[in-house]
Amino acid sequence: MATRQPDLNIALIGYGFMGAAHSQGWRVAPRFFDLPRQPHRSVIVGRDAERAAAAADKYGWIEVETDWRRVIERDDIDLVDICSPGNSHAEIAIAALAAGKHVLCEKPLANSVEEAELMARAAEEAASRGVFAMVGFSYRRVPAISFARELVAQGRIGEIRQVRAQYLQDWLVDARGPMTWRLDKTLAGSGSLGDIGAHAVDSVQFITGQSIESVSGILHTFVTERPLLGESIGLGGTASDEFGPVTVDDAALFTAKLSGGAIGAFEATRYATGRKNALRLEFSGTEGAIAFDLERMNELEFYDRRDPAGEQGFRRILVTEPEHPYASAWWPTGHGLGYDHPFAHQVRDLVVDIAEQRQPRPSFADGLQVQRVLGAVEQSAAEGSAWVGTEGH
Ligand code: SOE
Repeated sequence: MATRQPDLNIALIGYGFMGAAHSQGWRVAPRFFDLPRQPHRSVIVGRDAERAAAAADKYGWIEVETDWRRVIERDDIDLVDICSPGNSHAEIAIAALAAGKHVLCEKPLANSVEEAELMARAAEEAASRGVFAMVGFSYRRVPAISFARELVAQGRIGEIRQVRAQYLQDWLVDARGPMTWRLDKTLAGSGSLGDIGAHAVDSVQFITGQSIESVSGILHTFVTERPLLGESIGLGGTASDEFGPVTVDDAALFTAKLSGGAIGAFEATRYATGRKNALRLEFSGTEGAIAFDLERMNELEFYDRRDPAGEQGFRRILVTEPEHPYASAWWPTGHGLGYDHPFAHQVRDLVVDIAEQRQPRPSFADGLQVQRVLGAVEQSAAEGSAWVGTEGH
């Protein structure tokens, strides 16, 4: 039983899709994990007071604020959780860290490498004062993805030669689907590349322990204007008669060279007809292989070349055994987890790291590295798919 430290009062900025997912994480984590600090859903912040109040009721937040600056000024707030669009991340995170608040910031860390650099610098300085920042690449905490990293670290697939990473969704296939902030570059920074490609990049770097050093890519926008939205949050909404320009990529494809000598093929798209939320990862090594599909998130495929020749084949491991990462906190063997559980795992790890005064991962420096990859892909696409290094970004 961990020693109990003072409670942790949370302010959540944003009440859309991610605000809901993070609320669930804060609500559930203390019920299933033994946390050294008790998180309180203290304040939810949204510019629209009525909608923020409705979200507070629905997700269990005590107070409502319409200006994030006011929660940062408050002495009783310990942690700021940023779930607003990417264009607000840098300003809020830097102000919160300067005010001594721990920060959890949704991915991608920022809308540009420049902003991400400022954030990483602010986080490094804050860490020297015992104030910590984490970026919300929640899929690292899918048990099968954490387990894949363990298998790779143990050398079970040997030296990784090739990586295939796809993040496939199809919610934009209908050209009459409405505009959302996710299709506006000034708010979202980029399209499929930053929203879902960032997960593919982070997952690959996390599992392999290698970083992407150079890329060659293309970006493509299939539908360049869409009906403006009436009122909506999340991925869909109600369309109006007016049209607005889509200023981000619909699909991103790139090849990559990794620091450990592996090569990778990446694809992120919202036009993969029939694929709903398929983050697919495959690692081909000298001794074996691993494959994962988020649409079957409780499973991991593992191929071991050391098995007897006549018995070789991908085996399907149900990642719900007590030996598997995070699994013992939940249900009996075989009773799987869903999309929201990694948000609880993220809260668990963040709270424990804060209590132990240890840098949580992924850090803002990790988020900056992903941002450099995204920036390099954008530059490569603008330069006719030239190879671009991630270092200079
Ligand atoms: C959040 O982690 C997120 O990347 C969303 O921003 C995407 O839109 C979602 O489809 C996957 O999760």
